[in-house]
Amino acid sequence: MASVIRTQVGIVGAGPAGLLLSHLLHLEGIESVVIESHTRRHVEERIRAGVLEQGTVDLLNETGVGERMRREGLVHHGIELRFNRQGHRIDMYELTGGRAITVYGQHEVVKDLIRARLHAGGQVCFEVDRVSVHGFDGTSPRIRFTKDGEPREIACDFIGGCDGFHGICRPSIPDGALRFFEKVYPFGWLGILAEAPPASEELIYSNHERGFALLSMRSQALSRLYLQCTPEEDLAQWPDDRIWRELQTRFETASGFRLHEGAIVQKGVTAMRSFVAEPMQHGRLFLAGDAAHIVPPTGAKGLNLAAADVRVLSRALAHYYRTGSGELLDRYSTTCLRRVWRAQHFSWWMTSMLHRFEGGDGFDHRRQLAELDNVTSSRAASAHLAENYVGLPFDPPGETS
Ligand code: FAS
Ligand code: PHB
Repeated sequence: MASVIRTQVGIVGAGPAGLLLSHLLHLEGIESVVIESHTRRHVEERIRAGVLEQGTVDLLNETGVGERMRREGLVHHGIELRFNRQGHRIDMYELTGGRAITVYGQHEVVKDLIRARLHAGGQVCFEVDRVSVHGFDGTSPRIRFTKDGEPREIACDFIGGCDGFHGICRPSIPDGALRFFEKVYPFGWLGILAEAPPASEELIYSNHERGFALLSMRSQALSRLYLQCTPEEDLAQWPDDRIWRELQTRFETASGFRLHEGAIVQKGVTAMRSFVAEPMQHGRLFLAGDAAHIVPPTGAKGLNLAAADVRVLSRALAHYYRTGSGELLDRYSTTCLRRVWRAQHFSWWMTSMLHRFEGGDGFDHRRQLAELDNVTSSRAASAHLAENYVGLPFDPPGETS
């Protein structure tokens, strides 16, 4: 016989979406329970996104979990686009009237959120197994799982499906109820974390004839670098010296730019896809973050979209518990999808402008160089990139969330 936990919102997944949703609900006086299949250490050490949009930074600060981010995060006013061995800075701060990005690892955000939830007496249950969701077509959804081999059940009013692209929530929605949109790219990213001071104060996106490369960072002593590779690249073929040689080539400039090299402490290959499930809800199950959509990381949108989704969902749930009205909940998916598709377009555009596409007669590469020339020489084109990169305002004119 399962022991039953009663709460208002059951949340599957302790990534940025699930943890931030639980935190925002807590601030609204709404109880939740988060369940997570991995250990706390695993989710706190999982290196993923690195760039926070202005809106995400503001949300974390406004809701009391931004103190360490303000202390340790790196505020950047611009990024560099590099092509034809020449760097071109996009002054995003000037172009957007004072909006910027903050470089602060996703795993740091996760640490801050877990600490805040536990400090507030929140329930985050790690290392669960055999998770399933039930009854979300009615008014008494259930989440069943085991913990240390013991059956458990969460009786709740709503379920937050925040369990990522490979989670169980989206697949639990009946066949035919969702429509999927997907684009799989013919390349991936080989990413490294290296104990080497970043060779640039700001991020560098490089379009090189051998392939795309990105210079990012996690601190003044820790570089985060990526190079375009095949989707199923074999890491065993990439010893450290080959990685550094390839990165040095792809960042070369006429003025002799060189990366600082150091010990590589983490490396991995990420395949790339664009994916959206519509609608992002079914009955009382609401999908948020990667459970609902995936973007290629070129636009640094994944984590930020997750934050935007749960900001909408927490406000809609608060409205329901305050007024009994489900009108904002009914509009959750429509409200989120406008931003999701704008981010899908921007991420696809950055990816198609910066990556090498095999085959063809070189037309695509020349077209890319012309597009990069336009983006870095036209104020209007630079502003388009800047507005999308720092993140669109949460509540654009004519929309309430
Ligand atoms: P997450 O996947 O982060 O979290 C889902 C959580 O649910 C996980 O902790 C998982 O363990 C848990 N879970 C899954 N199934 C479960 C179950 N059945 N029961 C309980 N828990 C379950 N974005 C960027 O912007 N820039 C990047 O550079 C970047 N790099 C990435 C690299 C990799 C390898 C991956 C996979 C993604 C990357 N992303 C990047 C995207 C990433 O940052 C996501 O957008 C972000 O993690 C979204 O957060 P969540 O929606 O919370 O999903
Ligand atoms: C990162 O720092 O991991 C990062 C930054 C920008 C991107 C993708 C990843 O577009």
